[in-house]
Amino acid sequence: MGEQGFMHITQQLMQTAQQVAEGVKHIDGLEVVGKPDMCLVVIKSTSKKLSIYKANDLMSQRGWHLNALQFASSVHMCFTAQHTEVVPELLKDLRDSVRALKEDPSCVKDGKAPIRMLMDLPKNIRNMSVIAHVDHGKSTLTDSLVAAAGIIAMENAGDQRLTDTRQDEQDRCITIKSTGISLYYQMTDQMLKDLPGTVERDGNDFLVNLIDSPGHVDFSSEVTAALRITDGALVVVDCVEGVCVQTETVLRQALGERIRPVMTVNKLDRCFLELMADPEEAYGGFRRVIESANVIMATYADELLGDTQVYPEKGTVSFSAGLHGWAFTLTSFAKIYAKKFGTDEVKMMEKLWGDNFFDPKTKKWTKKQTDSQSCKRGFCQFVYEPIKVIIEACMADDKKKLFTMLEKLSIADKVKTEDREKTGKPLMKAAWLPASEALLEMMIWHLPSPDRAQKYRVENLYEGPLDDKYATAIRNCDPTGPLMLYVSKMIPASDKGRFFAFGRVFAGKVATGQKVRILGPNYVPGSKKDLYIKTVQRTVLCMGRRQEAVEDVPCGNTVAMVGLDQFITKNATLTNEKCDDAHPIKAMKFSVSPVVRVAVEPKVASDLPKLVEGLKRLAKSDPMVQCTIEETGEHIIAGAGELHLEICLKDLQEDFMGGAEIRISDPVVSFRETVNQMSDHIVMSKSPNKHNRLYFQMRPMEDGLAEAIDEGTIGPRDEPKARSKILVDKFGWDKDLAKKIWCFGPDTTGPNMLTDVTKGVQYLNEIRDSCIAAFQWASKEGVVCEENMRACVAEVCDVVLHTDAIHRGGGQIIPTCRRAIYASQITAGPRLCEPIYLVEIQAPENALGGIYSVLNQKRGHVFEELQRPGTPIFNLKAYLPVIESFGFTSTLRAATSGQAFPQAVFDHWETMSQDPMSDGNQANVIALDIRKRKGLKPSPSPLNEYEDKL
Ligand SMILES: Nc1nc2c(ncn2[C@@H]2O[C@H](COP(=O)(O)OP(=O)(O)OP(=O)(O)O)[C@@H](O)[C@H]2O)c(=O)[nH]1
Ligand SMILES: [Mg+2]
Repeated sequence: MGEQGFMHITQQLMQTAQQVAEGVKHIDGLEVVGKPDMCLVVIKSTSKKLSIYKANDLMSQRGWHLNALQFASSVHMCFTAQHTEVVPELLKDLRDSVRALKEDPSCVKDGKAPIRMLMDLPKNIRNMSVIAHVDHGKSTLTDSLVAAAGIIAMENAGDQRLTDTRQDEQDRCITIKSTGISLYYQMTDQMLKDLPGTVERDGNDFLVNLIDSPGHVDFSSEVTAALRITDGALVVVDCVEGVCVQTETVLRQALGERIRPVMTVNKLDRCFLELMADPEEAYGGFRRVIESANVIMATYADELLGDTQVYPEKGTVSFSAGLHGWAFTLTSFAKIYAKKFGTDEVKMMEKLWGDNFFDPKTKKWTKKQTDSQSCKRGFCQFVYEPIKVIIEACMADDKKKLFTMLEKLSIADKVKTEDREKTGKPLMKAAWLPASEALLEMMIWHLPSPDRAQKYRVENLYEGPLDDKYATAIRNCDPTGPLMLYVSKMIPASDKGRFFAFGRVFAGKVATGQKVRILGPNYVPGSKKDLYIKTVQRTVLCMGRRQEAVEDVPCGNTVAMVGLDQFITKNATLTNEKCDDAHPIKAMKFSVSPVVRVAVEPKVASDLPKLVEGLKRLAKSDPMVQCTIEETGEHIIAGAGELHLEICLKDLQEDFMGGAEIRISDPVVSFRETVNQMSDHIVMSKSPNKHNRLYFQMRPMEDGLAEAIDEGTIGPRDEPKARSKILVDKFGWDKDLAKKIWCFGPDTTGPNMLTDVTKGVQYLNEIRDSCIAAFQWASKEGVVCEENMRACVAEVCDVVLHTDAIHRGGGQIIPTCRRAIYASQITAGPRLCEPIYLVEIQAPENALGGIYSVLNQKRGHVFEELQRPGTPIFNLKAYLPVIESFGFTSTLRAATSGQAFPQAVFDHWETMSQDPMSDGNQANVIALDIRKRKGLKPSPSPLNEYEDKL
């Protein structure tokens, strides 16, 4: 061809592309995306009504294959030199296809790549998290939904756990990271027949953006990140184990974020095959499970969200066996029986739950069980027993019995011919009600669309005024509004070292190539702090293990973005480039804190740069892990518990440091420093130049105030009047003082405060910033052993300052103020606080002795012991100091022959009674240990090093 030939062909290609693009401009309903590339033209439809995918299908019927490449909302046409001659023909067919489609949109069934199209229809979207206690079957159940969307084969559902994408997740059979997957369902008119009139929709197709979350407490922050970007939650509860600690924690978190729950009572097969429960017992068990969840939900009564409790008789509870792929709601059975009883389905549902008994002899329903043998509870008679028969028939491979029962329930025709030959579990999966149907029904009928949810979630989400244009766009889920996007976590990409920013679009649209403003967690409106303007390189959909590129993503959807990972550590708010008056979306509150720490160092010193880079990546990959450098130069990793740290360390070595080896110290527990009384006198410190004197005292916070700050009920970003009201009403503060809070600390948000109690002092405002800086420093490193302070209020009582500003600069004030704060701490009864776990332990009665003795050894104490009704299992709740918790699980297993299963979650800080500053007591030993580890001088300095005499 030669160079000339090449140029000729290139020119020809460009002309062809140009001709097509020109031609498309004249077809009403289509438009060209961007400029045609050399041999590529991208077209999309100009209105929602005209499906570009259907047009593409019609073109395929005419023999054209346009979609050489595929973006999800457009069709790409790629040309070769041979195409020059057929341009007119192609354009004619394209025009005809569009015309045909406009005349009759149903002339083709479903176009390809429909997910992107559905993203524009918020009414047909459900964003939901699957949440539960560890091992209650979330990932297994998720598989059924994934299979129903056609992503994996139905046969593999339950065995594959597609959302457990990591190798260690598969090996250990435990979920570690939240994994998102977008599922597309085509529902038939028949299926949607009973959809309540109040649920709006556009057509029959639904998009479910589902996030499978981990159940182990150590990974709770993954659940928090999932809940933030979803509107509904499927709460999975093991019918035998019931509502456990983590069920409670995640449920509380969900309700706190205004996430509406539905519930499934899972692993029902255990009732039949393991417990051999009789119907009344089983009913009692299910009822208790549901009631204990409802007790929690009832405490979150919320006007806007309405009743969040769940009811089998209203279809918000399903019963499932994820492993066998079946599930049902009472709707399924009400449909079957309503005809028989000549009543409607709603009434029938009510009869199938609660105290409703039926006697086939008299054919009468009663509210109480009569003396008659044949009078039985509706649920037992019409739901539980038929299932029991079917399961037993399946397991015994008694086809005759099975099909007789299925016929009786009129569901025999659901079993495909090829499945009739199966036996055992595969037969059950095929013969029974597919899990996806019941779960989809619950999700679509009872969980809110983003469109509905954002109306009430906006208050919890947006930090700025609730009537500005950003709040309004979130409230209305407005795709034409300004972009409001929250990145809730970073997902490692297959490209080593790179991350996707994963989040939810709450307003506007985010597109490939778009410039966005990134507001980091420390961004303050109006300033440039923690603010970046960058380009989104690519927007993609998460499909479990796979990612699929899309051109743009409108509000109401979850999205992953490429190209922002250098500017986002863990989370951020994204807005349009020009929107400089937008406030960020509120930071997430985690239910656990990173209280267990280890120090790491490379085995080979030259690997240090790898370690530093690896720690940066680790910090990104996990919503909560903290990677810091101590003053001693030690690299510290802090996590929620032993397991969390183990996984972090493994990721660090294998993935983020490319296998370079590290040495890991023994786990270390964070302590806090607090005070137990008001300073016994006002202390004074002089500046180095002796021209300034600062007078301070310190006092402990009122009970509950530090916790309120932890939870975010009170914080630095509150509107001062509202904050003052809470402080006055709830904590008995003086009204004037409440207005004089200078700052919170450490890190500007911590549970300590600096307040101003001075009266009429000159130049006070000029040293305010210096005092704030000193307080951040001192509250981060207390006087006892440089641990964070907690629940301390430092009060500026008086200041005497040099009249000349030059003599009262930061260099004079900051160190002096820090010394004064330390002096005030020493005089206020310094104490250490230690972190305490709440441990829940499940075990049979004969293991209790062993549990108590292990807890005693480890300074733990049991505060609740309950037997699970109908089972020999006991449920213990105990407090255990975190410092004693290392190896707790294995000691406990050993002492109980492996029968006890503990789960520990950080619960509270407990103030130790001894004075850590006086020699020999336990608090003192701990304090000195910490000092030694940090390389500080052996004991804290005495008061006279911080306090000066007049
Ligand atoms: N008998 C029975 N076992 C089940 C059922 N569903 C799941 N399991 C088993 O329970 C165990 C845990 O299942 P997963 O789906 O991994 O549970 P999970 O809730 O995702 O667990 P985490 O994500 O680690 O919290 C596995 O061994 C499953 O095979 C069920 O319906 N019946
Ligand atoms: Mg799981």
